[in-house]
Amino acid sequence: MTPPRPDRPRRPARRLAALATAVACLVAACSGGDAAAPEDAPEDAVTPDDTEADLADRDDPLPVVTPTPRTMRWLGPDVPVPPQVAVRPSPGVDDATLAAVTEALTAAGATDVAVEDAEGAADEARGDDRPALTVLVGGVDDEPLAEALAGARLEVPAELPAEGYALAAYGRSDGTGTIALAGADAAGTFYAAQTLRQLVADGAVAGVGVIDHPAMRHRGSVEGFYGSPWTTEERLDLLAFHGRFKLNTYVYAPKDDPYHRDRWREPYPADRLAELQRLVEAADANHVRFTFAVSPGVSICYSDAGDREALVAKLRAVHELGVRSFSIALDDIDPETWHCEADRAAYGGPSTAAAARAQADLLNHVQEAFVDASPGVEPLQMVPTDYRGTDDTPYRQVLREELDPRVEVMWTGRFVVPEEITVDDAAAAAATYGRPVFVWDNTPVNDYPATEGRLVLAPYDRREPGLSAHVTGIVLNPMNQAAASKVQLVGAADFTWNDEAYDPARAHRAAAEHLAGGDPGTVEALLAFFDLQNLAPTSLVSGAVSQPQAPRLAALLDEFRSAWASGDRRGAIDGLRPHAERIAAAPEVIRAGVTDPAFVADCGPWLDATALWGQALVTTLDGLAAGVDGDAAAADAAFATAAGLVEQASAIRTIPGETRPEGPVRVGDGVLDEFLEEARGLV
Ligand code: GDL
Repeated sequence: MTPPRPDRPRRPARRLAALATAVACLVAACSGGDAAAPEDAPEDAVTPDDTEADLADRDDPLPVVTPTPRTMRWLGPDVPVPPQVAVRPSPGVDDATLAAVTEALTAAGATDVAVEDAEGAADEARGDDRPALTVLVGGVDDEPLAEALAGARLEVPAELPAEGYALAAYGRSDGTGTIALAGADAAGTFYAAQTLRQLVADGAVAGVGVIDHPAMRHRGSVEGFYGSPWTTEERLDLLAFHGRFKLNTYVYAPKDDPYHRDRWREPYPADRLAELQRLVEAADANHVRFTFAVSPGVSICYSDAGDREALVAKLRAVHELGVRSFSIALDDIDPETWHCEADRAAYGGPSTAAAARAQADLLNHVQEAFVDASPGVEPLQMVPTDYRGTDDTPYRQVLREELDPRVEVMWTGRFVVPEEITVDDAAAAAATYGRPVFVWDNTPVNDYPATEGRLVLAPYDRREPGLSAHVTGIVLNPMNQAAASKVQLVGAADFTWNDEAYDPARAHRAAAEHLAGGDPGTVEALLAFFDLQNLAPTSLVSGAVSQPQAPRLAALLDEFRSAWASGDRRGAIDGLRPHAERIAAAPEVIRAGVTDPAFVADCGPWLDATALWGQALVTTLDGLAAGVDGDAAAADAAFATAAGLVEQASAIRTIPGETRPEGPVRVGDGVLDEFLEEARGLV
């Protein structure tokens, strides 16, 4: 989906030929030389003169691309997309990349996107008709791409980091357009195509040059919650979403998949393996690393050769499906219980340090017997039993000293669900584990009591810029509701790609634009709805929060209270009414306008409740207005209607079986309900 950018004034796309010819002739006449063609550019590429002329008069805001690119600048006017476009991929460009390019061009109005081969390029070299728009797709060092980038005067670093890309969209002096999508590797080329999707508006591609690469190596999600695991369809949808937002990691670790944890020794039955196979293929197509996790700590005998072999056999079976990344999850087990006498004999009486010794032994065995023996397998990952906090502990000391240094260790922050993660926290944790940590971020997960009746639709926030220098990556443990988790995941995609430039509000809006297919009314409705699900609990027990409930509504209610207290009662009511009406209408607008049906389905009970709470707020304002007019009977009637709506809203519950804690859904709780109560006493 390509969100339009209504805030960006678009200049009419135009051809460069006339201007370029004029400038080239002028410069050539003055200097007596061929100043129109830079040494490193093909003769018919955009010229320095074109570029300078255009840069001089192009000061409109750059397009918004999410995740935020490292560098982006105007190269010149937008490049019109004609009905017929030639796409010239280098050998080996994958189908998913070409599909993304074709989709983007089609969204821009192309009706005939011809994917050509080297012969097309040869025709062009012979001077046969050059297509009005040529899209080159491939590696940054492939000759046609390198020439096109040089023609755009885009200074691509000699060593573009892994997954990086350069993109240039520009007009040429013969009136044709060129778009170069050049990756450091296959993922980079795929990401260039994802950026292209977001540069399309009004039948043209923004005339920009982009040089980009990610800040963190691992970016994505860990399906690691308790409760109903995602379905295969939900996972496939999420994997495609990961690709679109340049998220490259999905860790498969659903606590309630019995073969992952309780019955970890048993091989997956054939139908489950077939499902996993589909996921692995979808992950590959979307350049997502599918990490298979197994969680044997509930029953394993660490020192038992049979159990070790069962664990390796489990990994091998999934390796055969094409998985090349593995994790051993040892979270949420009792480190002071042995499951066999042999472990007591091998490691002594139960203690956290003894558990760490047993785990290090097991992991070192997996490393040697499986990872080292399987070429192309990524470094092994593990979730330690002691996975939160920054203090050194006997457990960590053993891990630090005995665990193979190649094994990556996950960490959740200072707490299980930390309100913030700072650079100092991450550095302290790295010191205790003896390696940089890989963050398992529980901020969105809604599987514990404090999240009962909640969706977490707050912006992804309070993760400190600069973390990319101290962690190997971040994966979010999302909600039981897969599609609703996209709101936080867009933020995580933006943060992990470019933490230094991260703006939570911008990412929040980008998520709304994605879900709304760019429709401005739907975006506003979504942002009003997100606000009522902004409360992000942090503690499993205490009720502490990392983000407050309904900050936008709360601010408007404060304005109401001030105006009311100052005597401007009508002003108070009129000031609040537009947002009250926005809330009341939001569910209908969202249901009609959101292009992601799974998101609407996930949010169903919350949308129903929001409509009722919104109507209750509007009706309460009617009651206040009647009271101000001195019509006490009408005021009472309105307040009674509002109370009835609240009663209906409060009876709406979570979808049975969908989330672990089930209960009444909450909407702006502590803010909206309190105001309705308070309002009744005002007149
Ligand atoms: C945890 C679990 C996680 C669960 C979360 C919230 C880790 C490493 N493990 O401790 O599976 O979803 O709490 O209940 O976070």
